[in-house]
Amino acid sequence: MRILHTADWHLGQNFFGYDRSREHEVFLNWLLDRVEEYRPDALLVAGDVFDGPNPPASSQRRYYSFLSRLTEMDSHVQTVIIAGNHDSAARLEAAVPLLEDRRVFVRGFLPSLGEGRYEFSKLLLPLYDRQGRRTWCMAVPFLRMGEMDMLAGLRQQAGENGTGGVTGALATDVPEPGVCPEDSGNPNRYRMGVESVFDGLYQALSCCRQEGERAVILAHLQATGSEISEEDRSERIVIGGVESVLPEVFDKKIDYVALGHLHRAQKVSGREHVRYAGAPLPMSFAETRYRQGIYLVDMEEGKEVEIERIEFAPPVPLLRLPERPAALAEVLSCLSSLPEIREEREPESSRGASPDGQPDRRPYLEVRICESHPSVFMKEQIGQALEHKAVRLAKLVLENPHPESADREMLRLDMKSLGPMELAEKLYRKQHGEELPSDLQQLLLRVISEVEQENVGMV
Ligand SMILES: [Mn+2]
Repeated sequence: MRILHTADWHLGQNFFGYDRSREHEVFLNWLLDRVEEYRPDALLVAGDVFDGPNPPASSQRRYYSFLSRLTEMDSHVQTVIIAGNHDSAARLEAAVPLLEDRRVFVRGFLPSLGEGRYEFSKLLLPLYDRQGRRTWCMAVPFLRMGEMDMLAGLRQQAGENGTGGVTGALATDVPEPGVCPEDSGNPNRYRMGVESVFDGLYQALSCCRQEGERAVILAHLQATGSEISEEDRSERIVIGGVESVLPEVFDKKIDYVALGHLHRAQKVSGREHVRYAGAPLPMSFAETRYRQGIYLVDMEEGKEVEIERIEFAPPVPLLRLPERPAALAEVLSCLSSLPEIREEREPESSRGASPDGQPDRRPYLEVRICESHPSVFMKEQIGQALEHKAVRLAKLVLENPHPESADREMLRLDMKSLGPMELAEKLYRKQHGEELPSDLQQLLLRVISEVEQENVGMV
């Protein structure tokens, strides 16, 4: 059995106002070439196919055109796709009847039978190698907090009645009913819910798995013990250990775990066979140093599982200039050294893109400035400095040269006891080192009173 594992395509991503269609096209073409080269039995796509629940029609077309070419190219290859937290599960599953004819299996939801009971067998897919030997694929779409929280509650009740499947060690971490915060859900209950889903899946697997048959898991989740980029917006929702899953859940005679969600390719807690494929394109400037690619997994009979990384060089680099945030003058001089548009024979950049006349090939740029008194003309000056440069300005980051002590002070502020005016005054003092000017104070007062009026109106 030979598998290609990829994840987190985020098709249709709007990158600071720029369209990434061409980059995605380059990646999908590259992936088709790898399928042709390695002839896998299965392609596993571990969620976040699209960047949002309502992706642009052009990116949906790109996705279906990819699937069409893939399945035309090789009449054996089986594709399994799960929904990530960015995908709309329903939208992804809408094309199931057509796709299954082409051996493309999509799982968006955990099919519920109500009251915490699920059709686990729907998430178990038999995959076949070219000799007809079977491998089981447990396809687990992203499991949402609300549902897992409810499931954990039901399982806990059942456990108290002596019928539940939740392990004792974890059950002790669960607070009394009614104690968990109403808004964000409880991380322990999330974890318990997911574990009971996996318990159900393992039971279903043990019913159909024959002696000697391999099994893989395809899932979109955050496993504890993996590295996340603190700045990443797409991953941020789960930082702080909220929706995370213990990697022990994978330790049950599973030959390979193909994960998606974290954009940095990695093994989880030192487990060789539990991997995040990583995103094929850097999804934010926090990811500029990641190495993009996919995994090739070989599971030959009677042999150890072999895992090989196949690197992909994204066609458009992300630049952060300067390396460390600097004063405006220094930034401007740094920008002046960028290559100009349409110069003949541009040197190829290290990642194989050439900043030529085609705008969608030019690198994305994050400009990093460190100034305590930023001028209102700063943006304009940067714009001028970049006017003929073969880059696309995506993001302007402004840092304060002395934020540390002020930051710590801000952290200690009790947000609830401070009024908006006090908060604004403190923030201004922190960022500019002086008092809030009276014109701004007046303006804010007006806004506050307007908002208060509106709130009165709504009651
Ligand atoms: Mn995700």
